[in-house]
Amino acid sequence: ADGYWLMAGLMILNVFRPSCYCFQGHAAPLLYAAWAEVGFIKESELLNLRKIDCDLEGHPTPKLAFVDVATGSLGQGLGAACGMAYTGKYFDKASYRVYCMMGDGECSEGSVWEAMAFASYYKLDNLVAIIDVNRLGQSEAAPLQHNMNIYKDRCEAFGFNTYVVDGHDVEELCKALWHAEQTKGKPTAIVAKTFKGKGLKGIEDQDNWHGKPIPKDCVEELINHILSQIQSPNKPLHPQLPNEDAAPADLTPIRLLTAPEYKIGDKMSTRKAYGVALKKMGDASPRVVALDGDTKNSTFSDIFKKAHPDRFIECFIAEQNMVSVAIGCATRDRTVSFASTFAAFFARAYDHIRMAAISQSNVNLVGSHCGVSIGEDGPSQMALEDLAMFRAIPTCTVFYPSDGVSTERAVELAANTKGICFIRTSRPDTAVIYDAGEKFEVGKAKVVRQSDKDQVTVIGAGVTLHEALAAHDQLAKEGVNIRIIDPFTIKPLDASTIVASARATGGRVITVEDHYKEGGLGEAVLSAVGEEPGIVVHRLAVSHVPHSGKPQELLDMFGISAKSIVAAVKQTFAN
Ligand SMILES: Cc1ncc(C[n+]2csc(CCOP(=O)(O)OP(=O)(O)O)c2C)c(N)n1
Ligand SMILES: *[C@@H]1O[C@H](CO)[C@@H](O)[C@H](O)[C@H]1NC(C)=O
Repeated sequence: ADGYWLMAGLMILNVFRPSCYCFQGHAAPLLYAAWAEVGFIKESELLNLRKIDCDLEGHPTPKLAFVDVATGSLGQGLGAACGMAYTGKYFDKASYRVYCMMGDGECSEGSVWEAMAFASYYKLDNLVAIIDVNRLGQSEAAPLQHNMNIYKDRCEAFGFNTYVVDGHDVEELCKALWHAEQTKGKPTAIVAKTFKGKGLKGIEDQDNWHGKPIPKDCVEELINHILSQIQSPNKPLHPQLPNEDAAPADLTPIRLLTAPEYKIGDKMSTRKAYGVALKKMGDASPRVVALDGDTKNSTFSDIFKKAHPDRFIECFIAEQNMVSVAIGCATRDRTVSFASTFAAFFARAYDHIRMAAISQSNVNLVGSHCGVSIGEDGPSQMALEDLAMFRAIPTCTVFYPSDGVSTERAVELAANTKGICFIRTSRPDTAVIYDAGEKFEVGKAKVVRQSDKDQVTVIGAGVTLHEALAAHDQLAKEGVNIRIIDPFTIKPLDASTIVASARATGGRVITVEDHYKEGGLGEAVLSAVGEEPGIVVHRLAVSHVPHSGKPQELLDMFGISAKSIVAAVKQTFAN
């Protein structure tokens, strides 16, 4: 009942429909009831709440037309709202406003405060954060109880224009929402004091009622009490239709205007090729935007920034918020967003990435500095779990390009691929191996070396593909031929090319990856050939926590260099 008054305030002001909003997910029944109130959902449909064949789920998802991002994992709404508000103010330059409802318990999440700092730094005066301070969380009171002044001080310290209101007083709420709209240069926080279960005898402000239905024996009395409080029960609400001053999204595919300009043998890292590619995609479409978390001169997203400064968002060192902002920017197809940082640091935003899949987001995430091949910076900077992490996300396409040409095509494909895309890039300079005109497709591997006398199939990606090529040349001198496959996408993986190559090489497969053994390339290959009789996969991968050192020393130490591949090949057919 507490949030009802807040929702009523939003509806009375007609701000509800012409805007984006994020909503504390576990209060979903309230959101659905509000949409029933304005006639979008049939009242009878509300009774199908949480049923298997009804889209009114336990927490809201974009299966519903009025939901842009899924919520329910607390603390993520405000970051997504920041992305929507940033897009409205700076990209769309439109009049729509963004409202985010949060719980007080939820404000213990650090990601809320990452978003607060972002909103004021970027002067998002089209954003209103509403905190429903009902004192209670799930299992006990939230830490600040009803201490409204502390909430106010914190919001102000984070640069918000802040109002403390009685959240049950619709007029007060309307005033605060009106003032928010007049305030320029700052986002607004409305800190609403409420009582959870307001007006319900034996429930109001009491513990132990979170997420519980009212017992059957007192439900009638309580419903009658609520009905008696409704002042004009039969008056339907008619919110104004939105003033749509943002142009409809142009959904035509975005293609590189010119082919990659690399020549076979050129040396360049895939991280740098990413920056070049993204800049070219920015040239091709004004919808392409980029975000980074203070690593832009390592990920090379700064190449995009130099060419398209108005479409680059520096998110500073707040990766959870960066992912949420990127998701917010990509809602309603307003932008095609690419967010980059070291691949390792996406781990701390994994819950946000998981939720992005539920949100049906098309966000693109680009992780550089994968694996031990980064060298001297040491294990804290090496992504060795990222393939496992992204492979497990149901809507995710995982690109692992191995040279400049394939990186450029990976970026182009990602921009036009539905669902989440992850592109894994590497730090070392490696040779360009593909002709500039080479065509790439999601789920299509390249056989980069083959003969009719191949004894083993070796599958590598990124730096390990180059190690495999070196092993190939070395073995060729000894009269041993191997077939080499570049998978290009790890998910979906081109199982038919892999199985056909394995069959052509006596069922012998070696995988080699700059990633931990669990969940990486080797396990992806194993699951692709798992039901094929007579194929044996031998896996070379990083097996324990690494160390600082020279990249080549580390590749040798962890048994994923050309030397180890040569040894593995000899051992494989010796058996
Ligand atoms: C990240 C996360 N942690 C825990 C939960 C479980 N949970 C759901 S609601 C809730 C309490 C929320 O309290 P508050 O934000 O004050 O919202 P209220 O229901 O009181 O309005 C908890 C702990 C969750 N949904 N998400
Ligand atoms: C990034 O830029 C900063 C500031 O110019 C510089 O000090 C730093 O060395 C650069 N880092 C890299 C990896 O180029």
